[in-house]
Parts: sequence; C-alpha cells; structure tokens
Amino acid sequence: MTLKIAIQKSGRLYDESIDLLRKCGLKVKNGKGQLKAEISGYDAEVLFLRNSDIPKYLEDGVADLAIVGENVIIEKKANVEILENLGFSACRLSIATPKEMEYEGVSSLNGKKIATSYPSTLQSYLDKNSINAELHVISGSVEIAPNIGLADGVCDLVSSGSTLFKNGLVEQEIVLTSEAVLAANPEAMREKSDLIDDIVFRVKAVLEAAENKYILFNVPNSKIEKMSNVLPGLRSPTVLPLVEDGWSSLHTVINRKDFWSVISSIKKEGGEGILVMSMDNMIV
Ligand code: PRT
Repeated sequence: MTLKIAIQKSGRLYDESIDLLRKCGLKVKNGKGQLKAEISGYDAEVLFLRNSDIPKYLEDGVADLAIVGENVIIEKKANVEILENLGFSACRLSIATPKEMEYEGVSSLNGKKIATSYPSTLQSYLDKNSINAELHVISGSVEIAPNIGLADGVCDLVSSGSTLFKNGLVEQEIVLTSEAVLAANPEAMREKSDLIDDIVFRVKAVLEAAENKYILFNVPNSKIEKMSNVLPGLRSPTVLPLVEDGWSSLHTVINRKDFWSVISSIKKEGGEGILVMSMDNMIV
C-alpha cells in the first residue's frame, strides 16, 4: 500500500518540505511542476498541492500524510492528526489596525469591519472574546484593505511584521501562532501505520539533529574529569587518546541553546582545537 505524502506545490513551504524529505532519506524523483512524483526506493509518492487545499485532501484520504501549515488545518477545521511540529514557516495570525486608529484592547473591534482570508479562525476568536465585528473575506493582499476603505482593520499572517509596517498597520492581537507540521489522515494511521511510523521516526531524527551539534576538541588528560562536568552530552563524552602523551580528544553532542556557554567553558578549562559539526540525523 503506497503512502501518499502531500506537500505544497510551490510557495513558502516547498523548499523546506523537499529538504526535510531528503534528510529523511526520501529522494523525490523530478518534482516541481508535476502533480505527483515517486520516491526512489521507498513505497511512497509525493502529491504536489496548494497548501490551503492540503487539509481537505488529507481529511478525505487523498493524501495519507502531509507537510502543511498548521494555520490552514485550523482554518479548515480538518479532522487530521498533527504528528510533529517541524520548526519552519513560523508565523502568527494577527489582528492589525491603522496606526491612527484609537485602540484600547480587543473591545475596540466591536462594530468594526475586518478584512481576512481566515474567517473561521477569526470568527472563533471574536466569539471567544464576545466581539461583534463584520468580516470581509478576501483571498489576497489583505493588508491594503484599510488604505482603500474596504475595512477598518485586518487579520492576516505575520512573520517579520514588515508588511504591516509598510501599510501603516499596527499588530494588536495574536489570534494564533503556527508553523509547518507533519499531519496524517487518522484512518491511514491505522492502515499504513508501519510506513507512517517509519517516516515519523526519521523526521524526529532529523529534528533532533537540527537541535544539536557534534563537537570534538583536545584536552590535557588532567582536565578530562573537570571538563566532563561542563559537557551535557548524550550520556557522557567519548574520550580518545591522542598520539601525543598526556592529551586526549573529547567528543560529545551539545544542544543549540547551550552552544556558546559550553564552548566558552571548554575554552576556559583549556580545551584546544575545537571542531563543531552539524548532523543529518540523531537517534536517541
Ligand atoms: O497557494 P497555496 O495555498 O499553496 O499557498 P499561498 O500562496 O496562499 O501561501 P504561501 O506560500 O505564501 O504561504 C504558505 C504558508 O506559509 C502559510 O499558510 C503559512 O503557514 C506560512 N507562512 C509563514 C506565511 C508567512 N509566514 C507569511 N508571512 N504565509 C504568508 N505570509 C504572508 C502574509 O500573508 C503577509 O502577506 O507574508 C506577509 C507578511 O509577512 P511579513 O514578513 O511582512 O510579516
């Protein structure tokens, strides 16, 4: 039973989706411009779809697994399982108003007209906050709506914030935060569990590796014990003797967030020749 994996056919998620599959050892034959493509040596094919269409195709079982923005799953209220957060295409869905508009909290939106491509998510947010606002649904260039008199405010995706800034808008409320996720059709999770479990296992190994660095450096043997205490590592560092008497090479894995503090401790304790390497996969 071939596994059908949906990814965005072009757009913000495309490159990183292909890259993630490649790091998982899943090489997509050909690719861009096609509707579907095989994966070399693996019982799966890739379907190239619009990101906004993926939740429905996944829910209907046209695709078994997908790399998709979580925001569109929420907007479409799709009955799918989110298996992993993938750490790219991070954004937030925010309400913004013109900088000259007086804004004293979410109640300022009462009676206002808000332009959005995310009516269902926005309506749930307004209902939760007991706000009665009118929604104006448009599919693109939402940010220009207040300037052309179409709406009082907008609810749109934001990442750097520069689009809002350029259009004289101020971000007021964050409705949701989102990133690319690995999601599955619930039925496929039962029927194709072996293939889906295998891909989740590979994705986890890639994500884990991206969070960590492999480092090795030389230390005098007298410092090994002290040095081991400053290194988090998986279990404890590997120690290999150097040809030069009285010196060893220490190897370990450190988390990205601890990286610079660990490196400066190593230097302070007399570590030399520090080499840092990225990893493709890390299986813990
Ligand atoms: O056609 P299809 O459905 O495949 O995709 P699309 O062309 O409608 O969307 P695309 O490729 O632009 O975005 C796909 C997904 O990327 C979104 O659903 C989000 O999950 C994610 N994403 C992350 C973003 C952004 N960041 C983002 N900044 N999607 C859109 N934007 C737009 C936003 O709409 C606004 O116009 O970028 C502008 C704001 O960016 P900043 O950096 O100026 O704040």
